[in-house]
Amino acid sequence: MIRIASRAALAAASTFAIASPALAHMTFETAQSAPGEQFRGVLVLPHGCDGAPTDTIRVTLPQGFVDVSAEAKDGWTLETPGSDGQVSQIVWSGGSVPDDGHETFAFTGTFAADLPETDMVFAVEQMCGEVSLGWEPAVSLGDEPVSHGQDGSDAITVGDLELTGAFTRATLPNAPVGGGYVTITNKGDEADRLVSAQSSFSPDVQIHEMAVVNDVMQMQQLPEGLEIPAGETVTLAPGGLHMMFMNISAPFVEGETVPVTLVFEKAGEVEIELAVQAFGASGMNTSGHEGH
Ligand SMILES: [Cu+2]
Repeated sequence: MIRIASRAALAAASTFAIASPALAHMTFETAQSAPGEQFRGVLVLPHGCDGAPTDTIRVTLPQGFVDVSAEAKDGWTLETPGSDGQVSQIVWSGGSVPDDGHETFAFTGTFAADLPETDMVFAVEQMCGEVSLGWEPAVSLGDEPVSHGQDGSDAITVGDLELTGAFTRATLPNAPVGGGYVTITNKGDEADRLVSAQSSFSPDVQIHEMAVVNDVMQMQQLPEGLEIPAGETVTLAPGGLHMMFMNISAPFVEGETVPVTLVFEKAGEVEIELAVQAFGASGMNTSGHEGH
């Protein structure tokens, strides 16, 4: 469960993640560090959300990123919610960066010495009034540069829809749920809808959004499914819209794949394989579903 203090963030958080296609991703200026090292993360805003100015940036920190201090910005409210003296999120709100502005948001922390030499993912929500985008900039703690496995170019086409970057994350033994992520682009003239999903790994694959209930940010099922507007790209990503595999029958193992059949109202059914990436620290598969 993620507690949020900012009114602006609360108001903006309820609609989510309609990303424009073929635009630059949000990344860190420097994306290389190591276990035990201090790291200054500088997030570079690529653009607004569909032309709208950005008013809130919320960063959910990976576990093992400690001694965090965020850098205040003139004209923005800075909040760092967390528990037990550990900062779990950094929220800059109340400012405005125009669509063509080039603003940076920075913070400093230390990667714990016992972390593996893998990519550490920071889930970032970029909010522009009613619209928001989800990003997943990562920092490599090993010799390899950050891998962009989830941006893979193997596109699957069904009807007017193009599906790319299908992935999930390894789950811990006995974890009851797993996430599922994919980018869906509607190249047609009519809206379509992801109405359901099925997998041999779960008796109940749900489609979830982030929503604020009683001032608390929670996952929430979308019983009507998820609209894919004509000409738009909808991204399911950690920290935002996602598939939720309930009561999984076996753990998701890194390097393997998890099959899932997506059912669209117009385009019909398509089976895709979610590539299982390393157990991430993005929070989605760990603390994100407590009390859910
Ligand atoms: Cu969920």
